[in-house]
Amino acid sequence: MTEKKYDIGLMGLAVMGQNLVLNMVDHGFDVAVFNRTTSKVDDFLATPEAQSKGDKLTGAHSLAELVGKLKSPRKIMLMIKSKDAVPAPELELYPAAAAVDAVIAELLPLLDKGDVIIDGGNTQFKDTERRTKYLQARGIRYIGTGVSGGEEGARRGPSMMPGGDPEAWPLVKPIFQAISAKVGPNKDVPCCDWIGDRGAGHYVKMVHNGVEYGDMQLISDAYWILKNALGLTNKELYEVFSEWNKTELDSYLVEITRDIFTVDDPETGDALVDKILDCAGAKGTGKWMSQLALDLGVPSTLVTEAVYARAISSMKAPRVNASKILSGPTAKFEGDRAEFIAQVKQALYASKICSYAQGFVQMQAAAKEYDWKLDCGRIALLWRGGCIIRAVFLERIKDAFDRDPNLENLLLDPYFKDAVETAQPAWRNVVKTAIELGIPVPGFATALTYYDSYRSANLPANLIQAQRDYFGAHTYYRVDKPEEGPFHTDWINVKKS
Ligand code: NBP
Repeated sequence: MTEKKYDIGLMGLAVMGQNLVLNMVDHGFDVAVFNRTTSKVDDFLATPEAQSKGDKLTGAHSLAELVGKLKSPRKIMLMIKSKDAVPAPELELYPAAAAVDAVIAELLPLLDKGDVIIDGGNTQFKDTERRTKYLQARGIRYIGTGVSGGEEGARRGPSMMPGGDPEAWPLVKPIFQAISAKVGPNKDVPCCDWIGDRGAGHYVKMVHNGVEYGDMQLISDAYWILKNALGLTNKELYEVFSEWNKTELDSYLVEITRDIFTVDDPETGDALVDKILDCAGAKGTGKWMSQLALDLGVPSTLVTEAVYARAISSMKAPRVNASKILSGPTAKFEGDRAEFIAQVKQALYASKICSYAQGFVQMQAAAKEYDWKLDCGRIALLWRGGCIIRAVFLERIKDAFDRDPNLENLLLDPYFKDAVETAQPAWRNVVKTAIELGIPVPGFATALTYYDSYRSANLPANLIQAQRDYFGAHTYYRVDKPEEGPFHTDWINVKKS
């Protein structure tokens, strides 16, 4: 009897790997699994859920055994810990530095030309660029895919953003599209499609995570001003977020925020959210997006502000100390409470539009820089389901890119232009009120500054150029002689008025 061969192998049986495997089996695929600590293979296969899958699931105790169990061309997915970008030349692996490089180095002698390696971790895109080229040169097809939606997404349908070697895509497409979340009127449009060459998928996943940082900060800004300006209770906050979730703000993050306000601490019976220390953690993808925006010279200020907001939140002891020394305004909110709640909603919506506008601008700039072809409308739809930023609003972004695939900025699309203009007076009033009351709203404020800067034909950068030329002879261009230049002035000896 010939030995049964499996459709795909998966290495890395932590929370994401286990759930993806079960999802794959549920969709009819035969899966072989392996883990560095091999006892976890046996533990996983002994769980009632894995047992119920019968011979559609098998374990291996070495990479060689895993490879031997797979149909050709073999597909091996890694769901293991990822590391920061490794500063390596393009065609090198750095097994000592990065788990994925180490596993690839171990796999290579076991594979045949045409086999596929997939990295499903949160890998920095430059590593995926490097690995795709390295493996292409050796006849191995490589995919780096973003997988979003956490544990629940992995089990029930994640949003997936694969990029890498395009020859690998047809081989894994049936599996990936089957297991991913589905959207659309008939729930049949998979939240998974080919993103682009080499590191494009991991880049888009990183922007997804950065936009998630922005969304979370903006929701927290709304929470904080409603709580501190109006003194809303958790029950009232639940009601506000409940209402908002029935509008254009309908999204997973608003929904879970609503529900968070209903959860009591089992120990004390008080609201759990009030017992949680106000120090936000981060795993680094927001920081990557911000760093890479700086590298590209694009203003992704929402994610950057959100990263800084988490940084200042984690300075608890210095903040407590400063709160005893530094004073702020003592004014109290005076105005119509219901109207202000409606204005905060407008501020949240307008700021969110700016945040997504920045995310898409950054992806388009990266596509130019790294030579990818990105379909922004399709990306918006991939985020429509399965992932943490899933939201009804993403349909409107898809529509905007359908209207104009080369749309320079979402704010220029008629739908979003109208939305932001309608929200503008309320948005300004919320930021103004926050400033008057001394309540920090970093997301709302930075979004408004971005909006005002972007819509300004003139900015004070003429003065910056003059300063740079004054102290460093950095030169400048003139508005009245646009075809000429650069110019330099001897600022000290020139005639002064
Ligand atoms: P972890 O990120 O906690 O990684 C644990 C897995 O990595 C274990 O299987 C572990 O094996 C393996 N591993 C490590 Br650690 N070092 C290794 C090495 N040098 N060689 C081989 N294997 C190694 O697991 P996770 O939370 O399931 O996430 C998996 C990937 O998915 C990560 O890249 C993560 O960033 C990404 N991701 C996670 C989520 C989420 O919500 N958790 C969401 C989206 C993406 P061991 O058992 O032998 O220690």
